[in-house]
Amino acid sequence: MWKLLLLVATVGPLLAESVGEQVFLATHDNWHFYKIRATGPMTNANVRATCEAAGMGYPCHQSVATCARFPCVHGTCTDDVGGYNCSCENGWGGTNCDITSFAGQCYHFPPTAAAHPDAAQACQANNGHLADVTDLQQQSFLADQIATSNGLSIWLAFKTAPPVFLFSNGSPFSGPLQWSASEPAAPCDLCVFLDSSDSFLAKTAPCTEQHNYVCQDDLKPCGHSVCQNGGICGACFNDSTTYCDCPAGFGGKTCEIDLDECASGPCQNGGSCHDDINFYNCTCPIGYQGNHCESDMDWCSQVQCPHGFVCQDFTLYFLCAHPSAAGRGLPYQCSSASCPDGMYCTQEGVAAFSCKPE
Ligand SMILES: [Ca+2]
Ligand SMILES: [Ca+2]
Repeated sequence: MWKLLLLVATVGPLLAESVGEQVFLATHDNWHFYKIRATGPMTNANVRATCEAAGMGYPCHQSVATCARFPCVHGTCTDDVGGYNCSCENGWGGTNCDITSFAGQCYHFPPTAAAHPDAAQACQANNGHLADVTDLQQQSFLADQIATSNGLSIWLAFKTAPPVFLFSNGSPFSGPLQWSASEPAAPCDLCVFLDSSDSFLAKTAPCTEQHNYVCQDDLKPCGHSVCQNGGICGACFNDSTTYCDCPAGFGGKTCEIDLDECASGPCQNGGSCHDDINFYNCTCPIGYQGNHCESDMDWCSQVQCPHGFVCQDFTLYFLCAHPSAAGRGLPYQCSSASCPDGMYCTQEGVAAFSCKPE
């Protein structure tokens, strides 16, 4: 297989204007193989140099990132032809679902450790900077995010000021002094990190130590909004990540979801719920009323019994009865006119009748 690919990688017309052009060939054993156009003699050494210049192994190949390495920090991973795809949890973005926002700022939690200067450079390369903690809410936010992901210590942006030196009598050094090229010595150069072994409290360490780190960037208005239904679009880290601040009643990554306000089952006593935009209403079964069908309706406050009969309320119907015991001896024949529209009457003894919904 490799010999065949090596051959493919070395043949083909060499067009000066397409030098460096990469053409995907095949995937084999979790490696992607490429054909890369090159100039010069087609020796193994030249092919190797061409591959390495493209950041690949020889012959031109690179490992395939797959879900097997759990790349999606706050999301679900799906393998696909080119590698993998992360579907991020709400509030997380970026290729690996490792970017989130808080109080108008974006935070990227790369999965790697680095010395402080390298970490600072890596953040700058993505248009950000190492996290500057300016208040306790922000420190608490960062601590919570790390605790729920890899739980490792992280570099912040802070470094100690150049160290203070003392004369032998304890007074602070002052005056000019020529330093050797590598002095003041590096160990005096301290950087600040949030310590995973101490509840993510701030601590100093030599800047050369390897720690994970957090990059920060301002959440800026998107050049081109991806948000639907009036969501406000914010972007950070070179527009690599976008967030939608959704209006009430909408959710999803781009506010594409009309949230189901009926999901919590707000209607009582068998009422049926109708979802609307940031709103719902309940249609109540007969005998119940209220915004949530929470009240047993008082029929007698809405109807009047004929002929001076007295109304008695029940859940599903009402009863009309002659007010005096003597009157109950009088036969009374109810008719369709005895009940409101939509109800039918039933004789209940000689001087009473009920009205029930049809
Ligand atoms: Ca809704
Ligand atoms: Ca009732």
